[in-house]
Amino acid sequence: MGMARGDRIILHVDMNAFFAAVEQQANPALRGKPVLVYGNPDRRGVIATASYEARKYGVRAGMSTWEARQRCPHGIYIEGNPAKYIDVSLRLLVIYRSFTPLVEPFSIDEAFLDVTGCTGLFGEPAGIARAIKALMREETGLTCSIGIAPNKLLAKMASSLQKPDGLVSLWAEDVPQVLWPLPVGKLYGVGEKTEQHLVAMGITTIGDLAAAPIPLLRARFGVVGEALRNMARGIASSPVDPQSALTVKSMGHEITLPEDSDNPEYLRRIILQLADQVARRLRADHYQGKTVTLKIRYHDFRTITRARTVQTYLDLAEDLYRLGWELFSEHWTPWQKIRLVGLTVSNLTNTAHLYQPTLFDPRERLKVLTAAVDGIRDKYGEGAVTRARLLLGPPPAKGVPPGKEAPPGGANNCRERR
Ligand code: TTP
Ligand code: MG
Repeated sequence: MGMARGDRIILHVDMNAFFAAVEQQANPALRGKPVLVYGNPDRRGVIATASYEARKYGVRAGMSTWEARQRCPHGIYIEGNPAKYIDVSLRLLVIYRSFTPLVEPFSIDEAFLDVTGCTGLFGEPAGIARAIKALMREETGLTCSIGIAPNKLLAKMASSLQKPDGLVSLWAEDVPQVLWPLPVGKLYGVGEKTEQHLVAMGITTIGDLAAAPIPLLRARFGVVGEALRNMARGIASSPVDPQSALTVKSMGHEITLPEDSDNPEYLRRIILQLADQVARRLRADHYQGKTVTLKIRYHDFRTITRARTVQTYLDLAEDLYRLGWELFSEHWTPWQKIRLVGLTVSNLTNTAHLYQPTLFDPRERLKVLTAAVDGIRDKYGEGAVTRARLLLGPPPAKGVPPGKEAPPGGANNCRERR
């Protein structure tokens, strides 16, 4: 197989039908049945995930619950319980960390593991992946798809190639044969908008993107163009970063207005209130930021986000408000009723020093939890998070089962073979 010396070995683990699978484990009567988990509380109209049994009926995440019921009337419909999924997510992290300390939680049901230093104990990378799957099944009853590759990008692509319960290796020399025939939208990082632009340029497959002339891409996408082309060639270098989820990248807040409004004075007060809330959070955690992003959602759900970056780091309500209001004045279409306004600060700096997290330190558990919750918010809607935070309370004071202590520090400590 195609491993060169000096390559890293990265695993990407993605849980299968995560929310539905957790529900099926909690209630054996649901196993083998079409289970559909819908959002809560203001996303109850949308399917969050469908078990593989339900997917046979053409039900997909993001579909309206109404449409799902037409397609799969005999399905079992369950309201999602974010707190439960976060708890399982944390248990999974403990499992991964028993193999390697280099674990980067990526979303509520995904993580990257750097197992380069673990092959001495487990032999080939696929052996490590199988050991992880076995331990996961034993301790949680859940299955996952694992991608093995020399970098995070290819590992992520690889895990998506076989579902459920997949195990796929993707080395650099497999890229032309395996990735290049796929539609360009399948490349991780190519969103719907970028895909539309690429297709309009005649770039329809990942291979087309890999072969596209750099000047052409640069003219259309700027510096991002070359990055896209590298990704299509399977080139990516960011390391697995165990601190990543703990590093706050932005802080923001948004408000759904009690009633849609086009009253500038009222909207100005909302932005002031948002600026105040966000500034307080920044200061409480000793953050300052250089970029302010304003989000406006109109009554018809059209949503725009506009950002402005300044030279100095800010953490005062007045500054955030000034920039927020500038953006608002420039980009609001007057007389268009607004449903939601959001204000986010990014490009952050923080003086508080970072330290090695261990999931057994209650403080760290709480931080990981917060990161996981933010991940849910991205996928699951703002309301769910507020709920989850209320539900969660302080982290449970669970003892660590014997033999499950975190491995001692150091980059290459791996789990003993069981
Ligand atoms: P995914 O990993 O995208 O999906 P999945 O785990 O359900 O299924 P697969 O086997 O294809 O990986 O998302 C993880 C969880 O995130 C999912 O179980 C539910 C939640 N989620 C939402 O709440 N809304 C969404 O639109 C999506 C895509 C996921
Ligand atoms: Mg998943």
